[in-house]
Amino acid sequence: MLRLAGLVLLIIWGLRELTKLAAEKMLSDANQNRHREEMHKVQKALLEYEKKNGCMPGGLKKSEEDTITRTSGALLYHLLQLDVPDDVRPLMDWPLARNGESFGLVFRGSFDRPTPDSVSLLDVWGESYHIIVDTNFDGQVSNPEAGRKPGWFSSYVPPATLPIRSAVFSSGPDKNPSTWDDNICSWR
Ligand SMILES: [Ca+2]
Ligand SMILES: [Ca+2]
Repeated sequence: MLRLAGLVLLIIWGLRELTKLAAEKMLSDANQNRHREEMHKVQKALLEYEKKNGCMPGGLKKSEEDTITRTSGALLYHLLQLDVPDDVRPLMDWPLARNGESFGLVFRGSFDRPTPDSVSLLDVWGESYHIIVDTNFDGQVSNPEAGRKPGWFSSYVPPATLPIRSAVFSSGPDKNPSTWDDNICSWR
């Protein structure tokens, strides 16, 4: 009888753990999709800015090497067109960080009079995204993930270059851009 009760308890515990794992996986997938949507918006905004203005935003200039930067400061300030008057500025397509969350746009200081130093676009762990921009205009950027060895559960080998004008990634929950297992990338 005792043995049967133990078995039942073990099954209940196992089911609870499986449910917990499934919930964590769903949350993780939702989190990744949410970040990828944000990163794709940044990539799209960069292309649209360039098309409309004939130059790149926030001091990005044509150079021999591509530019590695973050989604904050002058780049984001100009990308969001915060330098133009409110009444002609297009509506911002990014969520404002609120309710104690860090995810989204953060304005330090006055929201009505933002400055390039006061604005950042953050991932849910409070870090601005990393971004590589094709500022040498060869239609590709170096893959920051290149050289990563395949893991136990994946045979994925990252290509050396990515045929895109910009690549964006979050450094993930560990906030370390060099650890790729938890990084969330716009290109995969
Ligand atoms: Ca390039
Ligand atoms: Ca990481």
